[in-house]
Amino acid sequence: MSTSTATPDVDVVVIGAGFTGIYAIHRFRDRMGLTVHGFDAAADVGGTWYWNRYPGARVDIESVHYSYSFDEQLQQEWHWTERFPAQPEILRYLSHVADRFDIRKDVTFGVRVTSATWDDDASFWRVTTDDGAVTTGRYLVSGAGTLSVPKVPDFPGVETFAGRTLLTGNWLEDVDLTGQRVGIIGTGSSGIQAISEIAKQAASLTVLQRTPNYATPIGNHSTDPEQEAAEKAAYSDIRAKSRNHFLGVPYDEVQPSALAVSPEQRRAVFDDRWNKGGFRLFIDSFADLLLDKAANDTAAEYIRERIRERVQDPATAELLCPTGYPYGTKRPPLETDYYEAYNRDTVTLVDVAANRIDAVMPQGVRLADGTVHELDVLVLATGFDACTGPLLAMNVTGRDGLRLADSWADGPQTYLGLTVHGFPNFFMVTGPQSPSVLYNMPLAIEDHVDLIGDVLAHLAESGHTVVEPSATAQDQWVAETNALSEMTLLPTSASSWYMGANIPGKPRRVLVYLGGAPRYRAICEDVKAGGWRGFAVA
Ligand code: N01
Repeated sequence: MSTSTATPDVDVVVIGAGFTGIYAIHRFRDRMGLTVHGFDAAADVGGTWYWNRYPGARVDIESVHYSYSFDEQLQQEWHWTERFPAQPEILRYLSHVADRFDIRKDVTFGVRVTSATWDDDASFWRVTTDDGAVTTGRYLVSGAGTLSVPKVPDFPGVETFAGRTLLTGNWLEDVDLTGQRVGIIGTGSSGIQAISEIAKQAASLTVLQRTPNYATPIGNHSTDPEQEAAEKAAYSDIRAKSRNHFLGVPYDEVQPSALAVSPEQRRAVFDDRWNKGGFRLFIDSFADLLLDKAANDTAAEYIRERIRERVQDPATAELLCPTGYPYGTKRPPLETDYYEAYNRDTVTLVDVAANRIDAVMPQGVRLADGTVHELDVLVLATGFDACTGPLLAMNVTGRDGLRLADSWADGPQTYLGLTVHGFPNFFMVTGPQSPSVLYNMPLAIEDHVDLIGDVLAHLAESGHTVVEPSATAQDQWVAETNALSEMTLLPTSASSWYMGANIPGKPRRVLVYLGGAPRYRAICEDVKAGGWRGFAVA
Protein backbone atom coordinates (compact mmCIF):
# COMPACT_ATOMS: atom_id res chain seq x y z
CA MET A 1 0.00 0.00 0.00
CA SER A 2 1.28 3.45 -0.87
CA THR A 3 2.29 5.49 2.21
CA SER A 4 2.11 8.85 0.43
CA THR A 5 0.15 11.59 2.21
CA ALA A 6 0.64 14.29 -0.43
CA THR A 7 -2.53 15.19 -2.27
CA PRO A 8 -2.37 15.86 -6.01
CA ASP A 9 -4.33 18.68 -7.65
CA VAL A 10 -6.60 16.17 -9.37
CA ASP A 11 -7.14 12.45 -9.54
CA VAL A 12 -6.59 12.25 -13.29
CA VAL A 13 -4.71 14.44 -15.76
CA VAL A 14 -5.94 13.82 -19.31
CA ILE A 15 -3.80 14.90 -22.25
CA GLY A 16 -5.71 15.81 -25.40
CA ALA A 17 -9.30 16.85 -26.05
CA GLY A 18 -10.09 14.79 -29.13
CA PHE A 19 -12.24 11.65 -29.17
CA THR A 20 -10.21 10.29 -26.22
CA GLY A 21 -10.08 13.35 -23.98
CA ILE A 22 -13.78 14.10 -24.34
CA TYR A 23 -14.86 10.61 -23.38
CA ALA A 24 -12.18 10.17 -20.71
CA ILE A 25 -13.24 13.34 -18.91
CA HIS A 26 -16.89 12.31 -19.02
CA ARG A 27 -16.14 8.73 -17.92
CA PHE A 28 -13.83 9.53 -15.02
CA ARG A 29 -15.55 12.70 -13.81
CA ASP A 30 -19.24 12.10 -14.40
CA ARG A 31 -19.46 8.34 -14.06
CA MET A 32 -16.79 7.75 -11.40
CA GLY A 33 -16.80 11.00 -9.42
CA LEU A 34 -13.07 11.60 -9.88
CA THR A 35 -11.51 15.03 -10.25
CA VAL A 36 -10.06 15.48 -13.74
CA HIS A 37 -8.19 18.14 -15.65
CA GLY A 38 -7.36 18.09 -19.35
CA PHE A 39 -4.85 19.91 -21.54
CA ASP A 40 -4.84 20.44 -25.27
CA ALA A 41 -2.51 22.47 -27.49
CA ALA A 42 -5.46 23.38 -29.71
CA ALA A 43 -7.83 26.25 -29.01
CA ASP A 44 -10.78 23.88 -28.76
CA VAL A 45 -11.83 20.24 -28.76
CA GLY A 46 -11.45 17.99 -31.80
CA GLY A 47 -7.95 16.48 -31.82
CA THR A 48 -7.24 15.11 -35.32
CA TRP A 49 -10.38 16.79 -36.59
CA TYR A 50 -9.22 20.15 -35.22
CA TRP A 51 -5.81 20.08 -36.91
CA ASN A 52 -6.60 18.43 -40.27
CA ARG A 53 -8.70 20.94 -42.23
CA TYR A 54 -7.01 20.41 -45.58
CA PRO A 55 -9.30 20.29 -48.62
CA GLY A 56 -10.95 16.89 -48.86
CA ALA A 57 -10.29 15.79 -45.26
CA ARG A 58 -12.88 13.14 -44.55
CA VAL A 59 -13.20 10.04 -42.39
CA ASP A 60 -13.05 6.66 -44.11
CA ILE A 61 -15.05 4.59 -41.65
CA GLU A 62 -18.84 5.00 -42.02
CA SER A 63 -20.28 7.70 -39.75
CA VAL A 64 -22.78 5.31 -38.22
CA HIS A 65 -19.75 3.39 -36.89
CA TYR A 66 -17.21 6.23 -36.53
CA SER A 67 -18.99 7.80 -33.57
CA TYR A 68 -19.35 7.33 -29.82
CA SER A 69 -21.44 4.44 -28.57
CA PHE A 70 -21.28 5.24 -24.85
CA ASP A 71 -24.51 7.21 -24.63
CA GLU A 72 -27.68 5.85 -26.21
CA GLN A 73 -29.41 9.23 -26.37
CA LEU A 74 -26.38 10.82 -28.02
CA GLN A 75 -26.21 8.19 -30.75
CA GLN A 76 -29.96 8.41 -31.30
CA GLU A 77 -30.15 12.20 -31.50
CA TRP A 78 -27.13 12.94 -33.72
CA HIS A 79 -27.80 13.03 -37.45
CA TRP A 80 -24.97 12.48 -39.93
CA THR A 81 -25.52 13.99 -43.36
CA GLU A 82 -23.06 11.74 -45.21
CA ARG A 83 -21.99 8.11 -45.18
CA PHE A 84 -18.39 9.34 -44.75
CA PRO A 85 -18.58 12.87 -43.31
CA ALA A 86 -16.05 15.56 -44.02
CA GLN A 87 -13.88 17.17 -41.34
CA PRO A 88 -16.22 20.12 -40.53
CA GLU A 89 -19.11 17.81 -39.69
CA ILE A 90 -16.98 15.58 -37.43
CA LEU A 91 -15.66 18.66 -35.65
CA ARG A 92 -19.25 19.87 -35.15
CA TYR A 93 -20.12 16.47 -33.71
CA LEU A 94 -17.24 16.55 -31.23
CA SER A 95 -18.13 20.11 -30.26
CA HIS A 96 -21.72 18.99 -29.69
CA VAL A 97 -20.56 16.11 -27.46
CA ALA A 98 -18.29 18.48 -25.53
CA ASP A 99 -21.24 20.86 -24.97
CA ARG A 100 -23.62 18.10 -24.04
CA PHE A 101 -21.31 16.70 -21.35
CA ASP A 102 -19.84 20.07 -20.32
CA ILE A 103 -16.30 18.94 -21.08
CA ARG A 104 -14.61 22.27 -21.78
CA LYS A 105 -14.86 23.55 -18.20
CA ASP A 106 -12.21 21.01 -17.18
CA VAL A 107 -9.76 21.56 -20.04
CA THR A 108 -7.03 24.15 -20.45
CA PHE A 109 -6.75 24.85 -24.18
CA GLY A 110 -3.85 26.42 -26.04
CA VAL A 111 -1.15 24.83 -23.88
CA ARG A 112 1.14 21.98 -24.79
CA VAL A 113 2.46 19.43 -22.30
CA THR A 114 6.24 19.77 -22.22
CA SER A 115 6.99 17.14 -19.57
CA ALA A 116 5.34 14.60 -17.32
CA THR A 117 7.38 13.26 -14.42
CA TRP A 118 6.45 10.60 -11.88
CA ASP A 119 7.13 11.69 -8.30
CA ASP A 120 7.90 8.46 -6.50
CA ASP A 121 7.69 9.97 -2.99
CA ALA A 122 4.34 11.60 -3.59
CA SER A 123 3.09 8.80 -5.87
CA PHE A 124 1.69 11.13 -8.47
CA TRP A 125 2.52 12.76 -11.80
CA ARG A 126 3.81 16.31 -12.26
CA VAL A 127 2.66 17.60 -15.61
CA THR A 128 4.30 20.76 -16.93
CA THR A 129 2.78 22.81 -19.73
CA ASP A 130 4.43 25.38 -21.97
CA ASP A 131 2.83 28.24 -20.03
CA GLY A 132 5.04 27.19 -17.09
CA ALA A 133 2.20 25.74 -15.01
CA VAL A 134 2.66 22.46 -13.14
CA THR A 135 -0.37 20.29 -12.42
CA THR A 136 -0.22 17.17 -10.30
CA GLY A 137 -2.42 14.15 -10.88
CA ARG A 138 -2.53 10.69 -9.36
CA TYR A 139 -3.10 9.15 -12.77
CA LEU A 140 -1.92 10.31 -16.18
CA VAL A 141 -4.00 9.37 -19.22
CA SER A 142 -2.67 10.18 -22.66
CA GLY A 143 -5.14 10.90 -25.41
CA ALA A 144 -2.39 12.60 -27.40
CA GLY A 145 -3.34 10.60 -30.48
CA THR A 146 -1.56 8.27 -32.86
CA LEU A 147 -1.19 10.52 -35.90
CA SER A 148 -0.73 13.94 -34.33
CA VAL A 149 2.96 14.76 -34.78
CA PRO A 150 3.40 15.69 -38.46
CA LYS A 151 6.57 14.65 -40.24
CA VAL A 152 8.22 17.57 -42.04
CA PRO A 153 10.93 16.33 -44.40
CA ASP A 154 14.19 18.25 -44.13
CA PHE A 155 14.65 19.01 -47.83
CA PRO A 156 17.59 21.40 -48.19
CA GLY A 157 16.27 24.94 -48.53
CA VAL A 158 12.72 24.14 -47.42
CA GLU A 159 12.70 27.34 -45.36
CA THR A 160 13.70 29.47 -48.38
CA PHE A 161 10.51 28.82 -50.36
CA ALA A 162 9.06 32.21 -51.30
CA GLY A 163 5.50 30.94 -51.67
CA ARG A 164 3.23 29.47 -49.03
CA THR A 165 4.04 26.10 -47.41
CA LEU A 166 1.06 24.18 -46.03
CA LEU A 167 1.16 21.01 -43.97
CA THR A 168 -1.91 18.74 -44.25
CA GLY A 169 -1.48 17.62 -40.64
CA ASN A 170 -1.48 21.19 -39.34
CA TRP A 171 -3.94 22.93 -41.66
CA LEU A 172 -6.20 25.22 -39.67
CA GLU A 173 -7.97 27.49 -42.14
CA ASP A 174 -9.74 27.49 -45.47
CA VAL A 175 -7.20 28.46 -48.12
CA ASP A 176 -8.36 29.64 -51.54
CA LEU A 177 -6.07 27.99 -54.07
CA THR A 178 -7.86 29.39 -57.10
CA GLY A 179 -5.39 30.53 -59.73
CA GLN A 180 -2.40 29.21 -57.77
CA ARG A 181 0.40 26.95 -59.00
CA VAL A 182 0.32 24.25 -56.35
CA GLY A 183 2.81 21.43 -55.74
CA ILE A 184 2.12 18.56 -53.37
CA ILE A 185 4.53 16.04 -51.87
CA GLY A 186 2.94 12.89 -50.51
CA THR A 187 0.39 10.44 -51.88
CA GLY A 188 -0.81 8.76 -48.68
CA SER A 189 -4.39 9.08 -47.38
CA SER A 190 -4.03 12.83 -46.74
CA GLY A 191 -2.35 13.62 -50.06
CA ILE A 192 -4.85 11.56 -52.06
CA GLN A 193 -7.83 13.28 -50.43
CA ALA A 194 -6.24 16.71 -50.91
CA ILE A 195 -5.20 16.12 -54.55
CA SER A 196 -8.79 15.31 -55.60
CA GLU A 197 -10.00 18.65 -54.23
CA ILE A 198 -7.01 20.89 -55.02
CA ALA A 199 -7.13 19.70 -58.65
CA LYS A 200 -10.56 21.33 -58.94
CA GLN A 201 -9.29 24.74 -57.77
CA ALA A 202 -5.65 25.27 -58.65
CA ALA A 203 -4.39 26.80 -61.90
CA SER A 204 -1.93 23.91 -61.96
CA LEU A 205 -1.21 21.02 -59.61
CA THR A 206 2.11 19.18 -59.65
CA VAL A 207 2.02 15.91 -57.73
CA LEU A 208 5.49 14.84 -56.61
CA GLN A 209 4.95 11.12 -56.05
CA ARG A 210 7.57 8.85 -54.48
CA THR A 211 5.42 5.75 -54.01
CA PRO A 212 2.07 5.10 -55.71
CA ASN A 213 -0.73 3.85 -53.50
CA TYR A 214 -3.53 1.29 -53.73
CA ALA A 215 -6.40 3.77 -53.42
CA THR A 216 -9.91 2.36 -53.78
CA PRO A 217 -13.28 4.14 -53.94
CA ILE A 218 -14.77 5.41 -50.71
CA GLY A 219 -18.32 5.30 -52.13
CA ASN A 220 -19.56 8.36 -50.27
CA HIS A 221 -23.17 9.53 -50.49
CA SER A 222 -25.75 11.38 -48.41
CA THR A 223 -27.28 9.37 -45.61
CA ASP A 224 -30.64 7.85 -46.38
CA PRO A 225 -33.38 8.63 -43.78
CA GLU A 226 -34.85 5.13 -43.95
CA GLN A 227 -31.50 3.44 -43.54
CA GLU A 228 -30.61 5.82 -40.72
CA ALA A 229 -33.85 4.99 -38.88
CA ALA A 230 -33.20 1.26 -39.30
CA GLU A 231 -29.64 1.62 -38.03
CA LYS A 232 -30.74 3.65 -35.04
CA ALA A 233 -33.36 1.04 -34.18
CA ALA A 234 -30.65 -1.64 -34.22
CA TYR A 235 -27.78 0.45 -32.86
CA SER A 236 -26.86 -1.75 -29.91
CA ASP A 237 -26.71 -4.85 -32.13
CA ILE A 238 -24.61 -2.96 -34.67
CA ARG A 239 -22.16 -1.84 -31.98
CA ALA A 240 -21.88 -5.39 -30.62
CA LYS A 241 -21.16 -6.73 -34.11
CA SER A 242 -18.61 -3.98 -34.67
CA ARG A 243 -16.77 -4.86 -31.49
CA ASN A 244 -16.59 -8.45 -32.68
CA HIS A 245 -15.00 -7.53 -35.99
CA PHE A 246 -11.26 -7.29 -36.63
CA LEU A 247 -11.52 -3.66 -37.74
CA GLY A 248 -14.43 -2.63 -35.52
CA VAL A 249 -17.00 -2.34 -38.30
CA PRO A 250 -19.82 -4.86 -38.77
CA TYR A 251 -18.72 -6.22 -42.14
CA ASP A 252 -19.50 -9.90 -42.50
CA GLU A 253 -18.85 -11.10 -46.05
CA VAL A 254 -15.20 -12.05 -45.81
CA GLN A 255 -14.24 -15.40 -47.40
CA PRO A 256 -11.26 -17.44 -46.22
CA SER A 257 -8.96 -17.31 -49.23
CA ALA A 258 -8.62 -15.49 -52.53
CA LEU A 259 -6.88 -18.61 -53.85
CA ALA A 260 -9.71 -21.01 -52.98
CA VAL A 261 -12.13 -19.58 -55.55
CA SER A 262 -12.11 -19.42 -59.35
CA PRO A 263 -10.79 -16.27 -61.09
CA GLU A 264 -14.39 -15.43 -62.06
CA GLN A 265 -15.66 -15.80 -58.50
CA ARG A 266 -12.75 -13.73 -57.22
CA ARG A 267 -13.42 -11.01 -59.76
CA ALA A 268 -17.09 -10.93 -58.74
CA VAL A 269 -16.13 -10.49 -55.08
CA PHE A 270 -13.64 -7.71 -55.86
CA ASP A 271 -16.16 -5.95 -58.14
CA ASP A 272 -18.82 -6.14 -55.46
CA ARG A 273 -16.55 -4.76 -52.72
CA TRP A 274 -15.15 -2.08 -55.07
CA ASN A 275 -18.70 -0.94 -55.82
CA LYS A 276 -19.77 -1.02 -52.17
CA GLY A 277 -16.82 1.25 -51.29
CA GLY A 278 -15.13 1.91 -47.96
CA PHE A 279 -12.71 -0.67 -46.61
CA ARG A 280 -14.74 -3.62 -47.92
CA LEU A 281 -12.25 -4.60 -50.61
CA PHE A 282 -9.42 -4.62 -48.09
CA ILE A 283 -11.08 -6.13 -45.05
CA ASP A 284 -14.27 -7.82 -46.26
CA SER A 285 -13.22 -9.73 -49.37
CA PHE A 286 -10.67 -12.47 -48.56
CA ALA A 287 -9.08 -13.09 -45.19
CA ASP A 288 -5.64 -14.03 -46.50
CA LEU A 289 -4.72 -10.82 -48.31
CA LEU A 290 -2.27 -9.75 -45.60
CA LEU A 291 -1.03 -13.28 -44.95
CA ASP A 292 -0.28 -14.78 -48.35
CA LYS A 293 1.60 -12.93 -51.09
CA ALA A 294 -0.10 -14.92 -53.88
CA ALA A 295 -3.54 -14.04 -52.50
CA ASN A 296 -2.47 -10.43 -52.14
CA ASP A 297 -1.25 -10.35 -55.74
CA THR A 298 -4.78 -11.04 -56.97
CA ALA A 299 -6.15 -7.96 -55.19
CA ALA A 300 -3.15 -5.83 -56.17
CA GLU A 301 -3.56 -6.73 -59.85
CA TYR A 302 -7.31 -6.08 -59.67
CA ILE A 303 -6.68 -2.57 -58.31
CA ARG A 304 -4.02 -1.87 -60.96
CA GLU A 305 -6.51 -2.89 -63.68
CA ARG A 306 -9.09 -0.48 -62.29
CA ILE A 307 -6.53 2.34 -62.14
CA ARG A 308 -5.62 1.77 -65.81
CA GLU A 309 -9.33 1.99 -66.73
CA ARG A 310 -9.68 5.37 -65.07
CA VAL A 311 -6.53 7.20 -66.14
CA GLN A 312 -6.49 8.27 -69.79
CA ASP A 313 -2.75 8.65 -70.33
CA PRO A 314 -1.15 5.16 -70.23
CA ALA A 315 2.22 6.41 -68.95
CA THR A 316 0.55 8.30 -66.11
CA ALA A 317 -1.60 5.28 -65.33
CA GLU A 318 1.49 3.06 -65.05
CA LEU A 319 3.16 5.55 -62.73
CA LEU A 320 0.06 5.48 -60.52
CA CYS A 321 0.05 1.67 -60.36
CA PRO A 322 1.75 0.39 -57.22
CA THR A 323 4.00 -2.58 -57.88
CA GLY A 324 6.77 -2.59 -55.31
CA TYR A 325 4.84 -3.75 -52.24
CA PRO A 326 1.70 -5.78 -51.41
CA TYR A 327 -1.74 -4.19 -51.05
CA GLY A 328 -2.47 -3.22 -47.45
CA THR A 329 1.10 -3.28 -46.14
CA LYS A 330 0.91 0.49 -46.33
CA ARG A 331 -2.37 1.79 -44.96
CA PRO A 332 -4.75 1.81 -47.96
CA PRO A 333 -6.29 5.20 -48.78
CA LEU A 334 -9.89 5.63 -49.92
CA GLU A 335 -10.68 8.09 -52.67
CA THR A 336 -13.27 10.02 -54.64
CA ASP A 337 -12.29 10.92 -58.23
CA TYR A 338 -8.60 10.67 -57.31
CA TYR A 339 -7.52 8.94 -60.51
CA GLU A 340 -9.74 11.20 -62.64
CA ALA A 341 -7.81 14.19 -61.29
CA TYR A 342 -4.92 13.08 -63.53
CA ASN A 343 -7.12 13.40 -66.61
CA ARG A 344 -7.18 17.18 -66.15
CA ASP A 345 -4.76 19.18 -68.30
CA THR A 346 -3.81 21.15 -65.20
CA VAL A 347 -2.54 18.15 -63.20
CA THR A 348 0.97 16.73 -63.70
CA LEU A 349 2.36 13.62 -62.06
CA VAL A 350 6.10 13.62 -61.39
CA ASP A 351 8.00 10.50 -60.35
CA VAL A 352 10.31 11.61 -57.54
CA ALA A 353 11.44 8.04 -56.89
CA ALA A 354 13.23 8.04 -60.26
CA ASN A 355 14.20 11.71 -60.10
CA ARG A 356 14.41 12.57 -56.43
CA ILE A 357 13.70 15.90 -54.80
CA ASP A 358 17.02 17.64 -54.51
CA ALA A 359 16.08 20.91 -52.83
CA VAL A 360 13.40 23.48 -52.25
CA MET A 361 14.26 26.87 -53.72
CA PRO A 362 12.56 30.26 -53.41
CA GLN A 363 10.69 29.65 -56.66
CA GLY A 364 9.76 25.98 -56.16
CA VAL A 365 11.11 22.44 -56.00
CA ARG A 366 14.27 21.31 -57.78
CA LEU A 367 14.77 17.67 -58.75
CA ALA A 368 18.02 15.73 -59.03
CA ASP A 369 18.18 16.21 -62.82
CA GLY A 370 17.99 19.99 -62.36
CA THR A 371 14.31 20.40 -63.35
CA VAL A 372 12.64 23.14 -61.31
CA HIS A 373 8.86 23.03 -60.70
CA GLU A 374 7.86 26.63 -60.07
CA LEU A 375 5.15 26.96 -57.43
CA ASP A 376 3.11 29.49 -55.48
CA VAL A 377 2.06 26.95 -52.85
CA LEU A 378 3.83 23.83 -51.59
CA VAL A 379 1.65 21.29 -49.77
CA LEU A 380 3.41 18.75 -47.58
CA ALA A 381 1.26 15.65 -47.10
CA THR A 382 4.27 13.81 -45.78
CA GLY A 383 2.78 11.87 -42.89
CA PHE A 384 3.32 11.57 -39.18
CA ASP A 385 5.69 10.22 -36.55
CA ALA A 386 3.03 7.64 -35.82
CA CYS A 387 1.97 6.05 -32.54
CA THR A 388 5.13 6.62 -30.49
CA GLY A 389 5.81 10.19 -31.70
CA PRO A 390 3.04 11.91 -29.71
CA LEU A 391 4.04 10.10 -26.49
CA LEU A 392 7.77 10.70 -26.82
CA ALA A 393 7.14 14.38 -27.60
CA MET A 394 5.83 14.83 -24.04
CA ASN A 395 9.12 13.96 -22.27
CA VAL A 396 7.62 11.36 -19.98
CA THR A 397 9.86 10.28 -17.08
CA GLY A 398 8.88 7.39 -14.84
CA ARG A 399 10.23 5.73 -11.71
CA ASP A 400 13.90 6.33 -10.79
CA GLY A 401 14.31 8.91 -13.55
CA LEU A 402 13.65 6.39 -16.33
CA ARG A 403 12.84 8.28 -19.54
CA LEU A 404 10.25 6.85 -21.91
CA ALA A 405 12.61 7.72 -24.76
CA ASP A 406 15.27 5.44 -23.22
CA SER A 407 12.83 2.67 -22.37
CA TRP A 408 11.71 2.72 -26.02
CA ALA A 409 15.10 3.24 -27.66
CA ASP A 410 14.64 -0.05 -29.55
CA GLY A 411 10.93 0.42 -30.18
CA PRO A 412 7.87 0.54 -27.93
CA GLN A 413 7.76 -1.69 -24.87
CA THR A 414 4.24 -1.87 -23.44
CA TYR A 415 1.80 -4.13 -21.70
CA LEU A 416 -1.40 -4.30 -23.78
CA GLY A 417 -0.38 -1.12 -25.59
CA LEU A 418 -1.90 0.60 -22.57
CA THR A 419 0.75 0.75 -19.84
CA VAL A 420 4.55 0.68 -19.51
CA HIS A 421 6.74 -1.00 -16.91
CA GLY A 422 8.58 1.68 -14.92
CA PHE A 423 5.80 4.22 -15.51
CA PRO A 424 3.26 3.76 -12.72
CA ASN A 425 -0.28 5.12 -13.13
CA PHE A 426 0.41 6.05 -16.77
CA PHE A 427 -2.12 4.97 -19.38
CA MET A 428 -1.91 5.39 -23.14
CA VAL A 429 -5.27 5.33 -24.88
CA THR A 430 -4.80 3.54 -28.24
CA GLY A 431 -1.09 3.33 -27.47
CA PRO A 432 1.53 1.53 -29.57
CA GLN A 433 1.06 -2.27 -29.61
CA SER A 434 -2.69 -1.94 -29.10
CA PRO A 435 -5.09 -2.38 -32.07
CA SER A 436 -5.42 1.44 -32.24
CA VAL A 437 -5.52 2.53 -35.88
CA LEU A 438 -6.56 -0.97 -36.99
CA TYR A 439 -9.69 -0.79 -34.83
CA ASN A 440 -12.43 1.76 -35.55
CA MET A 441 -10.99 4.57 -33.42
CA PRO A 442 -14.02 5.75 -31.41
CA LEU A 443 -14.68 2.18 -30.27
CA ALA A 444 -10.98 1.50 -29.64
CA ILE A 445 -10.90 4.65 -27.52
CA GLU A 446 -14.05 3.80 -25.56
CA ASP A 447 -12.75 0.30 -24.85
CA HIS A 448 -9.43 1.63 -23.55
CA VAL A 449 -10.97 4.39 -21.46
CA ASP A 450 -13.44 1.88 -19.99
CA LEU A 451 -10.58 -0.49 -19.21
CA ILE A 452 -8.69 2.30 -17.43
CA GLY A 453 -11.88 3.15 -15.54
CA ASP A 454 -12.10 -0.48 -14.42
CA VAL A 455 -8.46 -0.44 -13.26
CA LEU A 456 -9.04 2.75 -11.26
CA ALA A 457 -12.21 1.31 -9.73
CA HIS A 458 -10.29 -1.83 -8.77
CA LEU A 459 -7.59 0.29 -7.10
CA ALA A 460 -10.20 2.27 -5.15
CA GLU A 461 -12.00 -0.88 -4.03
CA SER A 462 -8.79 -2.57 -2.91
CA GLY A 463 -7.42 0.51 -1.11
CA HIS A 464 -4.49 0.96 -3.49
CA THR A 465 -3.34 4.02 -5.41
CA VAL A 466 -0.52 2.79 -7.63
CA VAL A 467 -0.58 0.32 -10.53
CA GLU A 468 2.16 -0.76 -12.89
CA PRO A 469 2.65 -3.67 -15.26
CA SER A 470 5.35 -6.23 -14.49
CA ALA A 471 8.42 -6.50 -16.70
CA THR A 472 7.50 -10.12 -17.46
CA ALA A 473 3.97 -9.29 -18.61
CA GLN A 474 5.37 -6.51 -20.77
CA ASP A 475 8.03 -8.73 -22.35
CA GLN A 476 5.39 -11.32 -23.20
CA TRP A 477 3.15 -8.69 -24.76
CA VAL A 478 5.97 -7.26 -26.87
CA ALA A 479 6.88 -10.78 -28.02
CA GLU A 480 3.25 -11.58 -28.91
CA THR A 481 2.86 -8.31 -30.81
CA ASN A 482 6.02 -8.90 -32.81
CA ALA A 483 5.18 -12.57 -33.47
CA LEU A 484 1.75 -11.60 -34.81
CA SER A 485 3.26 -9.09 -37.19
CA GLU A 486 5.76 -11.67 -38.43
CA MET A 487 2.85 -13.87 -39.52
CA THR A 488 1.83 -11.09 -41.94
CA LEU A 489 3.40 -9.45 -44.98
CA LEU A 490 3.88 -6.23 -43.03
CA PRO A 491 7.42 -6.36 -41.60
CA THR A 492 9.22 -7.21 -44.81
CA SER A 493 7.12 -5.68 -47.53
CA ALA A 494 6.82 -1.90 -47.39
CA SER A 495 8.27 1.26 -45.92
CA SER A 496 5.17 1.83 -43.86
CA TRP A 497 4.50 4.01 -40.87
CA TYR A 498 2.90 0.89 -39.33
CA MET A 499 6.52 -0.25 -38.89
CA GLY A 500 8.03 3.15 -38.05
CA ALA A 501 9.80 3.02 -41.41
CA ASN A 502 8.75 6.49 -42.56
CA ILE A 503 10.86 8.32 -39.98
CA PRO A 504 14.64 8.31 -40.46
CA GLY A 505 16.33 6.63 -37.48
CA LYS A 506 13.11 5.29 -35.94
CA PRO A 507 13.39 1.63 -34.89
CA ARG A 508 11.60 -0.70 -37.32
CA ARG A 509 9.10 -2.34 -35.01
CA VAL A 510 5.44 -2.98 -35.55
CA LEU A 511 3.47 -0.18 -33.89
CA VAL A 512 0.07 -1.87 -33.92
CA TYR A 513 -1.38 -5.07 -32.50
CA LEU A 514 -2.33 -7.24 -35.46
CA GLY A 515 -4.46 -9.81 -33.66
CA GLY A 516 -7.65 -7.83 -34.28
CA ALA A 517 -10.08 -6.12 -31.96
CA PRO A 518 -12.04 -9.23 -30.83
CA ARG A 519 -8.93 -11.12 -29.76
CA TYR A 520 -7.52 -8.04 -28.05
CA ARG A 521 -10.79 -7.42 -26.22
CA ALA A 522 -10.86 -11.05 -25.08
CA ILE A 523 -7.30 -10.77 -23.73
CA CYS A 524 -8.21 -7.62 -21.79
CA GLU A 525 -11.32 -9.33 -20.36
CA ASP A 526 -9.15 -12.25 -19.32
CA VAL A 527 -6.57 -9.97 -17.67
CA LYS A 528 -9.39 -8.35 -15.70
CA ALA A 529 -11.08 -11.66 -14.78
CA GLY A 530 -7.69 -12.93 -13.62
CA GLY A 531 -7.45 -10.17 -10.98
CA TRP A 532 -5.61 -7.81 -13.32
CA ARG A 533 -3.03 -10.36 -14.28
CA GLY A 534 0.32 -8.81 -15.16
CA PHE A 535 -0.22 -5.73 -13.02
CA ALA A 536 1.28 -4.99 -9.60
CA VAL A 537 -0.60 -2.67 -7.26
CA ALA A 538 0.61 -0.78 -4.19
O1 N01 B 1 0.77 10.09 -44.42
P1 N01 B 1 1.47 8.81 -45.08
P2 N01 B 1 -0.75 10.57 -44.52
N1 N01 B 1 9.98 12.72 -50.29
O2 N01 B 1 2.63 8.50 -44.21
C1 N01 B 1 5.48 10.80 -48.85
C2 N01 B 1 -4.47 8.52 -41.46
N2 N01 B 1 -5.33 9.33 -42.31
O3 N01 B 1 -0.85 11.84 -43.74
O4 N01 B 1 5.34 6.26 -49.37
C3 N01 B 1 8.91 12.35 -51.01
O5 N01 B 1 0.50 7.74 -45.34
C4 N01 B 1 5.36 9.32 -48.66
O6 N01 B 1 6.04 8.63 -49.65
P3 N01 B 1 6.58 7.13 -49.37
C5 N01 B 1 -4.30 7.15 -42.10
O7 N01 B 1 -4.16 6.19 -41.11
C6 N01 B 1 -6.63 8.96 -42.41
O8 N01 B 1 -1.21 10.60 -45.89
O9 N01 B 1 7.24 7.15 -48.01
N3 N01 B 1 7.79 11.87 -50.50
C7 N01 B 1 3.84 9.17 -48.71
O10 N01 B 1 3.38 9.17 -50.03
C8 N01 B 1 -3.02 7.35 -42.86
O11 N01 B 1 -2.36 6.18 -43.21
C9 N01 B 1 -7.45 9.65 -43.22
O12 N01 B 1 7.53 6.87 -50.46
C10 N01 B 1 7.72 11.76 -49.17
C11 N01 B 1 3.36 10.44 -48.02
O13 N01 B 1 4.43 11.38 -48.09
C12 N01 B 1 -2.24 8.20 -41.89
O14 N01 B 1 -3.20 9.10 -41.38
C13 N01 B 1 -7.00 10.73 -43.94
C14 N01 B 1 8.78 12.14 -48.32
C15 N01 B 1 3.02 10.23 -46.57
O15 N01 B 1 1.96 9.36 -46.50
C16 N01 B 1 -1.11 8.98 -42.52
O16 N01 B 1 -1.53 9.46 -43.79
C17 N01 B 1 -5.68 11.11 -43.80
C18 N01 B 1 9.94 12.63 -48.94
N4 N01 B 1 11.00 12.99 -48.21
C19 N01 B 1 -4.85 10.40 -42.98
N5 N01 B 1 8.41 11.93 -47.05
C20 N01 B 1 -8.86 9.21 -43.33
O17 N01 B 1 -9.53 8.82 -42.41
C21 N01 B 1 7.16 11.42 -47.09
N6 N01 B 1 6.75 11.31 -48.36
C22 N01 B 1 -9.42 9.23 -44.62
